[in-house]
Amino acid sequence: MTENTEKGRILLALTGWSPDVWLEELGKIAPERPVTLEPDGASDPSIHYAVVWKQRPALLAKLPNLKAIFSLGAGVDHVFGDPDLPQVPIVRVVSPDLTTRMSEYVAWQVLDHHRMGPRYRAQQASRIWDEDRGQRAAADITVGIMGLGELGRDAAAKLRGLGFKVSGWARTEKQLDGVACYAGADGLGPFLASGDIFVVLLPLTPETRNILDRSLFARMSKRGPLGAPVLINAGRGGLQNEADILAALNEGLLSAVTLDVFQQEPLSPDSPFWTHPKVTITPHAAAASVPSSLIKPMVQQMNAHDRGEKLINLVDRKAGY
Ligand code: NDP
Ligand code: OXD
Repeated sequence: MTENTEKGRILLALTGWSPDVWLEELGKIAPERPVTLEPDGASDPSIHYAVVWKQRPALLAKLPNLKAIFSLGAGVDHVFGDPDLPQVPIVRVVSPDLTTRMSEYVAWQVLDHHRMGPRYRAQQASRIWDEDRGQRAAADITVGIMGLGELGRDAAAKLRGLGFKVSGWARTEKQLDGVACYAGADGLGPFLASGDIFVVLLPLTPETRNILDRSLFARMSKRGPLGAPVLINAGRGGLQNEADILAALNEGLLSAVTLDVFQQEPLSPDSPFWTHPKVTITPHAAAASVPSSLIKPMVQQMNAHDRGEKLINLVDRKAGY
């Protein structure tokens, strides 16, 4: 049987993730688009689209007829890790499924800190029954969201639904119902003074790298009902200075952290984060990319692009997200 390559091939270029589930879904949704796994197809002129997660550097530059790159994640820092990235459009994941998963994670972790989950788990481990009637109302707590994009906006709305006060910070000015919005360098100070629990849903870009450092923690309010603030980072590990987080926890600049992402993943078995009593760790599991939700809209975009229609959810290469 000869393959119908009229529509062009897809290159599936992943590192760190198994290609099997993606291959299976692509085969189901786009049988007319054969899939090539790198490195076999590294210079194949019949490849028109690349679907990538942390693709190997210089791989895509060798494809003479590449029309667009599809990131398997909402974040695209992994795509920009390639210094020889060709000048074709980059499409990122914007999906109700991914957004819902992230908002579940944010609500789970915010509620866990708000309802003293870490404390009760420690009490359980030591068989301590201490009722502590000092539970606060959600309305007494302000959750500050760093990043008011697709994920941050949905998380903000859901946290409001749970009764929390919500503030948010973005690069550009926003108006969101019931959310105190701050923007840019001028807005950062008042934003940091506004919150008790901070949720980070920023992309990793040259501007945001290492933004979560000691100087930022020092600007967060210590006068709220939780005393020192709580930090929840579900954005990227490159946003955080990990030595500064540990020092801030030990000095009381932060009262607790939840980290889903790390500078180095997987987190090293020697990391002091594993055993720190004020640290909750999840293994980059806040919002998984799921083939059954993501491949169909991706292939629809390839078909639309082949018909001459515009791609959506494009990455701004200059801004880096
Ligand atoms: P978006 O691009 O939709 O939103 C990004 C937000 O960050 C925007 O509000 C943007 O501002 C803001 N921002 C960017 N740069 C700056 C800056 N220099 N200063 C202030 N604000 C800034 O992204 P998503 O919401 O879809 O995703 C956010 C990130 O979440 C991803 O980039 C990824 O790293 C991470 N992620 C993590 C997952 C996990 O499992 N842990 C899963 C999925 C995503 P503006 O609105 O003005 O443009
Ligand atoms: C993403 C991720 O960016 O899974 O989507 O981290």
